[in-house]
Amino acid sequence: PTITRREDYAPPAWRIPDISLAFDLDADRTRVRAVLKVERAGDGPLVLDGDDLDLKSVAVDGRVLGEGDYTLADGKLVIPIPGDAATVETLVEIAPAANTKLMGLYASGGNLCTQCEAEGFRRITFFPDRPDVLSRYSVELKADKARYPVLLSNGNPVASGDLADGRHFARWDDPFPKPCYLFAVVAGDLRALEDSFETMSGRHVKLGIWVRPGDVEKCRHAMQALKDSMRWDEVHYGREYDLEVFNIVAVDDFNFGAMENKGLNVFNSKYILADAETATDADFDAVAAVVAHEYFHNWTGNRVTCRDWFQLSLKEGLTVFRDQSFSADMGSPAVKRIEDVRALRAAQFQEDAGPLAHPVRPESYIEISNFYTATVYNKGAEVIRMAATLLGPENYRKGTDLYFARHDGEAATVEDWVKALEDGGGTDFGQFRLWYSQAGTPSVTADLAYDAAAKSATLTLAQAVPDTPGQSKKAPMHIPLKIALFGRESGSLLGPEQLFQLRSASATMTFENVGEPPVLSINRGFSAPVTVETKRSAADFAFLSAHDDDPFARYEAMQQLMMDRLVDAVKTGGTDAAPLVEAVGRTIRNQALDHAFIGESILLPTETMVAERLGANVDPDAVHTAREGLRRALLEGVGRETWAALHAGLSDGVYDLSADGKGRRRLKNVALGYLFADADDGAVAAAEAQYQAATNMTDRIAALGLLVDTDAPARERVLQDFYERFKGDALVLDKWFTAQALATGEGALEKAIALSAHPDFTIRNPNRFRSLVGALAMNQFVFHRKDGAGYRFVADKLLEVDAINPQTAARFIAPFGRWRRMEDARAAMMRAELERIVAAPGVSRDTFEMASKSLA
Ligand code: BAL
Ligand code: ZN
Repeated sequence: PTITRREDYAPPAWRIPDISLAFDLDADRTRVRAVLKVERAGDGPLVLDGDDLDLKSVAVDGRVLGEGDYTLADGKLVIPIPGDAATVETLVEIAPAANTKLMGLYASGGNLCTQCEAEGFRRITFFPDRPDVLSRYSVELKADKARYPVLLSNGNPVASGDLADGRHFARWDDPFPKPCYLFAVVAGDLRALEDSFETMSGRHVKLGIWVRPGDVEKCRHAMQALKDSMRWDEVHYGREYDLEVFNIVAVDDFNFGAMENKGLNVFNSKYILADAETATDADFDAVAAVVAHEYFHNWTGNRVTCRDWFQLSLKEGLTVFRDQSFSADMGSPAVKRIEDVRALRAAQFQEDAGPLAHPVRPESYIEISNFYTATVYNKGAEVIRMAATLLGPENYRKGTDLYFARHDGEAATVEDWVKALEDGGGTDFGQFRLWYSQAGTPSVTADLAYDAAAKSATLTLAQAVPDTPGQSKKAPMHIPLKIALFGRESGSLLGPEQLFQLRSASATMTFENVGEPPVLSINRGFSAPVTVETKRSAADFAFLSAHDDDPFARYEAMQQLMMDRLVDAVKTGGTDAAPLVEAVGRTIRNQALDHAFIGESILLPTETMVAERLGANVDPDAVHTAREGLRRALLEGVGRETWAALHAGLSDGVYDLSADGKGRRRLKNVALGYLFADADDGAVAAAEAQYQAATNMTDRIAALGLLVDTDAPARERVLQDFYERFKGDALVLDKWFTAQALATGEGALEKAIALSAHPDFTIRNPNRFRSLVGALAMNQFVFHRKDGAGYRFVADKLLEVDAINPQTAARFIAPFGRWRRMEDARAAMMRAELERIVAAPGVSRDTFEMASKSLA
């Protein structure tokens, strides 16, 4: 397969300032007529990309070309054009209903929709499918009116009306030049939740969220999030919305979360539809975050777009940072930071430590779809967060203002962004740029020495950046570390928090007037995406979990305490949980802490996180045993009655979506989880009662998730009840599959495999596929079952889906890529599955790239 390299970038030879598209829409056979105004910008013929298009005709300046006048091979239509400008017209036919890749124009639930990023536009018409060709689009849609009463595209609506034979049309013009990956069309039988927004300059924007008839009421949360995002972007970045309308459409079949098409976002319905009965608190938060994310792309991605796909983090890292900041402002900043870091560690740290590690700005790819990664998104967001920390709020804002002023309407680069921050913020980011080019999670070691006589403390810091595929001998990074010292005796802060910029391989930092033995609090707020090794004891972590005034650091101390216990239990069988039991007990009794924070901080690290920490020769059975052992130790040490009282005390039946309401449910269900460390009759009865009485999905699915992991008769009762209640709601049924795929009890794998034959299971719907196969691949204990049956099942299903939808398939390679960290027998079986996948006849480019890199 062809490798695309960043260093090979060359500007386009032809500009296309204007394109008109006319669609004759039909699920089986859609005709697309494209008229391109082309202008020479360099040497050579006009080269247009096309994939799976049935070309009917090509004309240049009105002259229809014969077959010898152009070439069409390997997805490239090459048209020699003698002059410097021309009008090129093509007519193609495509078959949306047969498009199972869900890239280009496809059918979902009887409607038609598009997904073009990254390279789907070439599956709609012939065009230079690269983000640095920006065009003004005018679009005409024609379709059967009864079947497709709603016709939407980018930009502003300019005309619509009826045609003969029950057909109708709509025309849309988008005045803002955009790359073709932001193009979108939707046709269907849809209803809108409508609203409006007055922008900061007083313009009125018509808002619409389009869904199946019957789902309109489930869009209220998304609509509020949209309006909140629009205001937030004005206040925090000075960015105003620019079209007369903003539409969102929810579809059931979607490879990813959502897509920021200009003025017409298309969403996976999972991130739009929400009401108390069917969506959890986490779902509500995800809806708001994704709505904000896609909206924020209007400036970071659309108005300023990417020059090439190596610059992907320019829009994605920045937009994730913006959506994280928005969610923090709308809810609890402390809890949001904990959630974001947990997600980063779960996905990105693993990626950075494995065979698929790559820099935030990658150097090469085979298939760009494989680079929509946690590194590009989440580490990219952390890099921007660090830049914002180093600059401070005012200078960061000056930098972003300058970035928009300089690059509005352009296809920009990561370098443009960093330069704007430097120039606007008045700083030098020379060394900081390494965050974009060096892969791997830096590790920092910190050693604090106290001199009681001199009343001073010296902190010695050192950093190392690990080797990653294709990169070794790395330069020291520019690492902003927020640091504070606490008095071990007084329990209070010894002086203000400091921002230390670690820029060399090692450095020291001295603290004066330290009148008592200090305890180190470092990387507070997770100021840098690094791992930190210190010589702090269990007593130090217990101390910080009680006294640190930075909520993240306080959470982190408890997590370290837990992680150290777990690693010790796996390695030595040791289980002295006393300091941890005391710390957890103290935390749940602390009235000054909010419920959500308590719930987060007393949650045990996942088995995957423990495996990651162990690093090598991992035995997932031993990890499972250790974690279950610690869970039981906490159940017994804190006391079953205490957990039961905590659970009962928070079960008041009142439902509201406030931060407090969400926090109460969070802590209540964490408490119920501890009761299930040893699921006696009382625990089972409490969960079944909660399941039955639940007024909301958060409580219902929490109880179900715990009962599924038992062999109590209540298990079948609630599974049956849940299925009957929600079998008509695809998103909720996904939860039913997932709960079972995450179970770890006797025969868990056989039960999951049996579910793949359930009439409601299908590999055609990515959400459903992920709900069963994806969840199973995340279930470390079961996926890594000793006999290799978990690997076999996931690999079989992956290959099955690869034949119809490579993008969805390729995402499931990563769990196999961890083979190097596993004990020998499992490592060999995982490798064997990867080899089978690489050698499979007809394996996609997407899956081949991921699997072959995972083996290398
Ligand atoms: N651009 C792809 C979906 C997203 O990140 O918003
Ligand atoms: Zn995005």
